[in-house]
Amino acid sequence: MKFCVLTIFPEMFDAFSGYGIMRRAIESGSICLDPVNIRDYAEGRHKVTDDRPYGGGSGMVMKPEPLAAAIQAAKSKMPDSPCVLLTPQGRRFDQEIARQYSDLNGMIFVCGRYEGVDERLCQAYIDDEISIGDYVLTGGELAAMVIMDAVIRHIPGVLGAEDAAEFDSFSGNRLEHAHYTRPRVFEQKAVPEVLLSGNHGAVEAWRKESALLRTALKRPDLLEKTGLTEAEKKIVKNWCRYLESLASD
Ligand code: 6GU
Repeated sequence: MKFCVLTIFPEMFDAFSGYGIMRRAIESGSICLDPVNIRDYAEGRHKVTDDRPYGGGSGMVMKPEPLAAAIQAAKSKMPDSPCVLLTPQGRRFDQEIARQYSDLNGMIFVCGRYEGVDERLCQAYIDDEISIGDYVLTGGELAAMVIMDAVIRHIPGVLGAEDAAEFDSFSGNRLEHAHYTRPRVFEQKAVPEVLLSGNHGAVEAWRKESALLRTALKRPDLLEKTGLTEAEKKIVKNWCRYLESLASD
């Protein structure tokens, strides 16, 4: 999968592409990251990419011509890739959108800066607008990195088979189960006995219950989204019996 990122700060992506899973995915050829400097498409001696807003007011607006030229150049190389504007006004990014994007051959990200992007450019060139949450960043670069990081986890071969994205939190609207490693006892707290038992069925059942408990306590909204499976209903009924036994005297 190819990511083309249009930005006035291409160097921001050096650290991102240089470490961990992102670096490995690039080196193995699973993904390609191409940060493009919008200034390279600006006219004149000063290569200006922003200008004052019509109607007055504070802040600057990204000029349409350099962006249009940069997008056209990207589109000519990646004709079937959507052009996505990163903006707090976009639809809210989540795990499902990450999974959908991972099916694409490529994506072109436009990192907004300043107060925004000229509206005519958006209307003519932008296929999708994405936000990573209800807060304002000074630019779309960090959002583009967040999105690419979440997307590449879904590309086959990027993660090892053991930590495939299908086991991640939010897959199936559940948080992940609790994790433990050595030592067996840490600050007087022992690892749950079942995890040391070697009984794979019992471990699997414990993990399902742990995932359900954590989701119920931390993100009950996720349970309401999809409802409970029959197996989960059994677990919840057991919890209810247990809680009632605690409440009764
Ligand atoms: Cl995608 N861009 C900016 N500038 N701010 C944001 C955002 C994106 N998502 C949340 N806040």
